[in-house]
Amino acid sequence: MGTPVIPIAAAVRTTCPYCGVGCGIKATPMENGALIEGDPEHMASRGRLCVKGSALGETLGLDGRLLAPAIREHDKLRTLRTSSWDEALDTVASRFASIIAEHGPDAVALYVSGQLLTEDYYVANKFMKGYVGSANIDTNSRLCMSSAVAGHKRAFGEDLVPGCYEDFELAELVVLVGSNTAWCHPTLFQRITKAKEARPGLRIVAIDPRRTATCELADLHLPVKAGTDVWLFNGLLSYLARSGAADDAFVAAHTAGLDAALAEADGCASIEFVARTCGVDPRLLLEFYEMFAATGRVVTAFSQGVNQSSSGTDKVNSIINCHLLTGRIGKPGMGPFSLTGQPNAMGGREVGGLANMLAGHLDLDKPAHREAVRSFWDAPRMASKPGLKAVDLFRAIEEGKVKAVWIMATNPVVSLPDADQVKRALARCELVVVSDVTANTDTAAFAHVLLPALGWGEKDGTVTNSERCISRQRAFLPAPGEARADWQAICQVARRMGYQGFDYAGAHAIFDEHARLSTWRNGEPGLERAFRLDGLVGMERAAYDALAPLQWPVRHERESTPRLFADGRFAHPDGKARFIATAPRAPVHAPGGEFPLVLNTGRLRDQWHTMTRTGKSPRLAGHAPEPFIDLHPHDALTSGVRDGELARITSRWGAMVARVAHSGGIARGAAFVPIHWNGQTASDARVGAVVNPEVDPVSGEPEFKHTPIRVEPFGVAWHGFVLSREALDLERVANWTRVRGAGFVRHELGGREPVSPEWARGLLGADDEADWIEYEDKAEGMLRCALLVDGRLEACLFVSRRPDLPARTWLGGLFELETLSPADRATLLAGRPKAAGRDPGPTVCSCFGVGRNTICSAIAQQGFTDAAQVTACLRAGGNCGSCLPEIRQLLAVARPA
Ligand SMILES: Nc1nc2c(c(=O)[nH]1)N[C@H]1C(S)=C(S)[C@@H](COP(=O)(O)OP(=O)(O)OC[C@H]3O[C@@H](n4cnc5c(=O)[nH]c(N)nc54)[C@H](O)[C@@H]3O)O[C@H]1N2
Ligand SMILES: Nc1nc2c(c(=O)[nH]1)N[C@H]1C(S)=C(S)[C@@H](COP(=O)(O)OP(=O)(O)OC[C@H]3O[C@@H](n4cnc5c(=O)[nH]c(N)nc54)[C@H](O)[C@@H]3O)O[C@H]1N2
Ligand code: SF4
Ligand SMILES: [Mo]
Repeated sequence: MGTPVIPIAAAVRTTCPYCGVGCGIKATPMENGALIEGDPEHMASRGRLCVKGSALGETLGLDGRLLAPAIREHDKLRTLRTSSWDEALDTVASRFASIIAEHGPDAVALYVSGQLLTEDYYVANKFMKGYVGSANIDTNSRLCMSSAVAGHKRAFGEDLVPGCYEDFELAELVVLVGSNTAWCHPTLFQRITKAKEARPGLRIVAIDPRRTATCELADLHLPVKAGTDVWLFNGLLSYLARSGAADDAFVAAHTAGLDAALAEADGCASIEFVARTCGVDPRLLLEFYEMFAATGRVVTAFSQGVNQSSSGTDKVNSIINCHLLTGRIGKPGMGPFSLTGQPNAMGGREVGGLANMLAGHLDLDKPAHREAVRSFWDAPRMASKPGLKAVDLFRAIEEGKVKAVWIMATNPVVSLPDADQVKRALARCELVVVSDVTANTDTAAFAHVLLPALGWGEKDGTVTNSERCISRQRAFLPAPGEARADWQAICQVARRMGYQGFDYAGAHAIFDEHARLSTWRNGEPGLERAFRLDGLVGMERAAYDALAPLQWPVRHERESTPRLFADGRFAHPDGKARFIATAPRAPVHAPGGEFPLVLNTGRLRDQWHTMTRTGKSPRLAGHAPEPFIDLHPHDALTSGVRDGELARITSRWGAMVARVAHSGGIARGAAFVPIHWNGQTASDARVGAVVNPEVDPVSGEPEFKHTPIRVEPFGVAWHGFVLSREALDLERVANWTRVRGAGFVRHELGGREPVSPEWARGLLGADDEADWIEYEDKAEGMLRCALLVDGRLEACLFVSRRPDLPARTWLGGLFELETLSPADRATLLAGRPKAAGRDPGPTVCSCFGVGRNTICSAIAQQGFTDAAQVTACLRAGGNCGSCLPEIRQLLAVARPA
């Protein structure tokens, strides 16, 4: 994997910038990049890294980076010109100030991200809520964790995650609800896998409408109908009460509200009724209920299948209710557990990142809380009411009520629901400021001012993971170009607007202020918070730099708190947790008529969100190189679409195009599309444009997992692909997608206009003198061409009437050669070597580049029965282990009869 390189500095301990597991990393700067290894001392991961973390070294190059501020004159030609920081900051500050002066503070907004560091996030909130005087600052965590936040606050009185990762290893039953843990929290999944290997009595239950890689480990998979979780958990609550599983002493001493919750849950007392509503086999449902009732140490972990729903907050509380009834909370090996998505989803919550929260776990709608924060900041203009939540914020922008928005570390043109509405909103917004590390994103295309941010490996600060572990991200690379830390950009704008209190000596000084606020008047009646960092107050730069990971609350120096609620005391004023009566309700938009299928959206193993960073890694591109729609074969048939062909996906809100696939894991009536593709990587595959903008009434979190759609053929005259050293401009091809390979860009094409060798020459940039080879069979609709420069392959194009094109793997490998051998040249247009080996198939193991076909034939020929044998033979699965669930899937299908 990669060529040997020479270290140029000592290893730096830091934290992965991707998911909320928050793995520790040892990064060693090298002559040509950085060596990335797991940090064996980090409590969250103990040396493990998944495939995305392992591939971080491939994402550190400066290609595609935004390296200087830029300004687009609003009224003149829509051209972007590089500017100085001074000019850019002056522009932002003066436009913000004049809009506030003319239209009031609520006419401006910030839209930030769970991928900011706590220090950036803290300063952004202080700027808006204490100085601008508006709470119009929301974050992409609204799309991610806000239902969990709201559920925690209702049940516990504060946004608190009771347990820690070790609980998964200590449990006897782990229930994974709406979580594809194997792909989205991979190293935690590895810990669960290891625990199960060591202790086969550990049961795993997966509750997910799809059969995912996570289900490979599960003893029981309940393929619930999308959106029905509240019925399922109300039914469980009722069952637990009836079967004597309640912990009456705990309920009496430490909770309130059981009667109302049970009265509601009684509506789900019939197993038959719940099974029918949820679309699962009643025997399996009962098996789950019995298992839950009979097991003391139960962890119920949940993620976006729960949160991203128009009943997301109720789903969260229906789960917590079952743990409160059984008293299974606050003790080792048990508890409800919200798996957070982004690296700093939790840090954002600590600093009051959402439009309805205040810093230090205080609430915006409580006057005493507002006063506490005002006095701590000595704030001139405190926000007096909650601000607009993400979806409403972009509506207000379109309506012209919000006239300036500063977007930081998020890509809303791709990631918000009804994403075409976001385009309309930004197109008419007076001032759009975008802070990003990447120059060309779908959102940056709308910016009037672009500010270059320091990226991972260059910036310094802290993040908090799912188990409340605060961990340092440390710089190990120099700042590139003119990029600056996000907190610096905010402070520089704030100072230009005349605000005091934005002079920080460094990230450590911001962290210190944040830690002090957590203790400020904490303990006074009405101001008690469990979140407190007393033991971290007063850290100088050196102590901050040396900070080892630890879990809050931190009451004393170096004190880490793995679990909360051990004493049965919760954060409501009476110390009791609350049961919430959760009335089940169906998703807002039902399928039927014109839109008969339900679209579910989510993540793939090897990509991160809108691909601005993982998309740079060739290693990560092979697992799923194209956007797809996963359908049940029956629904494909009735929709008139075929496996491997292109389909158009339409909802009331928008449309997109993707290739039809059948994973075998999708129920009839449902469909799944990954979220990662965007305007830079595909002509027409932004799934956000299709997704409905309905939100949960309590949390404001969008219903990302349930949109009625219709699927129909996207007719093309030909299918094709181009591999070329540089990305091509494909505007005139009906449909295209692209991913980065090693030394080349892979474009998949679907065309309607007739093709010819002349057209191909134009597309690939071959003049009359070029070293050009071509083969055309007009009758078959086949065209194959290649362009060479000095004997080196520059580009090749394959077109066919049907999607029966040669595999891309061998051709892609030719781009690593300085000159093609005569033999390779001779068979180039056949698309395979003379002594043709088997096509390895789509990548399964990204670390060692091992394909599906290779693994399947080894299993069939050698009769392998477990993943360890496959690893021993092919190395696949031997590095990060992210592909082991898929290897187990292949073992099940490819084993000889
Ligand atoms: N590889 C990778 N990992 C990531 C990320 C990434 O982009 N790529 N992003 C990170 C972030 S920010 C997040 S938020 C997490 C998300 O992590 P997850 O929540 O695990 O990921 P998703 O794929 O969004 O959705 C999880 C599952 O919910 C299921 N689901 C849909 N509807 C329902 C329902 O009604 N009920 C139930 N029970 N399940 C349902 C889906 O079928 C899907 O398998 O992942 C984090 N980790
Ligand atoms: N349909 C559908 N949509 C979804 C979801 C879903 O399941 N289905 N999930 C939702 C969820 S849970 C989430 S978390 C969101 C994620 O959606 P986004 O937040 O929009 O996705 P990212 O691609 O992570 O965007 C991060 C941006 O910040 C930039 N960036 C990286 N580091 C820095 C930095 O240090 N500073 C600055 N200023 N910029 C930086 C990156 O280049 C990138 O442009 O998507 C949501 N949208
Ligand atoms: S599981 Fe993977 S993506 Fe998540 S923090 Fe660890 S290495 Fe990073
Ligand atoms: Mo997320």
